[in-house]
Amino acid sequence: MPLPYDELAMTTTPQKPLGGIAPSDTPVRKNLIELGHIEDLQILNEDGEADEAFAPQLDDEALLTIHRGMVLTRKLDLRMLTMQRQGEMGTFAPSYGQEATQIGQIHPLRTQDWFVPSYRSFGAQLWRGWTIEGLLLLWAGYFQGFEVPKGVNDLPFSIVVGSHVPRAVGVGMGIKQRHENSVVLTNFGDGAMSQGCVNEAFNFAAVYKAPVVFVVENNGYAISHPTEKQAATKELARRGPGFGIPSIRVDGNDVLAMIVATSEAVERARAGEGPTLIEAVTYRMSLHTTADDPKVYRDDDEVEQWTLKCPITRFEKYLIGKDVLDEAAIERIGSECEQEVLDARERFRARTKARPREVFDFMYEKLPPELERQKREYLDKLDRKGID
Ligand SMILES: Cc1ncc(C[n+]2csc(CCOP(=O)(O)OP(=O)(O)O)c2C)c(N)n1
Ligand SMILES: [Mg+2]
Repeated sequence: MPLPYDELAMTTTPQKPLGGIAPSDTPVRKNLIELGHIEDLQILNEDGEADEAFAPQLDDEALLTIHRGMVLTRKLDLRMLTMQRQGEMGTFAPSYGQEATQIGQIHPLRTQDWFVPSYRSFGAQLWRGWTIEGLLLLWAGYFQGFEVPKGVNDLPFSIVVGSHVPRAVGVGMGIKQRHENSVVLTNFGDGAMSQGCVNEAFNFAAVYKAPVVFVVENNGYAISHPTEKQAATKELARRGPGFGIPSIRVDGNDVLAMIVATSEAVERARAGEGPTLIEAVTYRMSLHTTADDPKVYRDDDEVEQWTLKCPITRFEKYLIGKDVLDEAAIERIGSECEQEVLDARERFRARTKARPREVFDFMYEKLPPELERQKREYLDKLDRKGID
């Protein structure tokens, strides 16, 4: 039997990735990562003032691309939530508040590098060249949405918490065996840090010096479970040295710090120095998934405190201070990103017309008699109503 919805298979090449091109002005290594010390890195404070001694050397165009990547991520996030509430999306895992963690970690990767993401990574996926339309398909439940766009060295994510991390190390070992010049970056949550397979992956990568960058996105919660109940050490980066992995703790709402830390980790991996663990300290501002209601397990005050640390607002203050952006440009970029999402939604809608006649078709090879009877009754009803 042909697979349902075959025509939805990705026939288009990916949209031009926002990233993937090694910036010629790749930040110079700051030597912040070493085994005997865990740096707590923030470059951009909450008022948008940068410590220029540590800021990456990026030109205006590069800074604006980073900003756009974060804004597009947020616009898609908000739109998907509305679509889910209106019945158009199955579910999804919002990344609202984690945009700097996402875009900052993915910025230093080159096209030939590998990305093995968790399920809360669509911002980074957009940067790598996944289409918005494809991501909508994915979260609406069409398996075709999981197909990795041509030319993008990513693995599809797994919902089984932490299960993708050993696979990332496997990719790293493959790179090493073939003497390739690429690296692999994988991200996962604070909850995933408790999974046995993640710790096995750390150990294996450390022993064999696999070219892997581990990014733990400590967003405060594993669904309703706060990080302080997840681990007795508040600082997850402290686990790395126990495995022999140099580690760093980064303000995950500071995109510049994320870029600098990840760049150095990528350079270490490329130079054959083995894995790095980056703890990105951030906050899941929104729901765990659309099936969640965080109001039952956390205070509004806590969320309010993190609103003040918004990664996009902070970066905008910095860019305004540098005369790279002004209020009018922020407005325009917001509208353009919103429109990009709405255009993709139209293409998604055109491809996913409901086909009510198939409701009974894909569960059984041969329908049991009772369902056969129900199917006939249902199709008769559609015929009477003139529904195709
Ligand atoms: C092995 C496994 N156990 C439980 C679940 C249910 N589950 C889905 S997400 C999640 C929390 C994961 O939290 P964290 O690793 O912090 O990532 P976050 O969702 O915060 O990004 C759990 C328990 C699962 N998907 N897989
Ligand atoms: Mg978490």
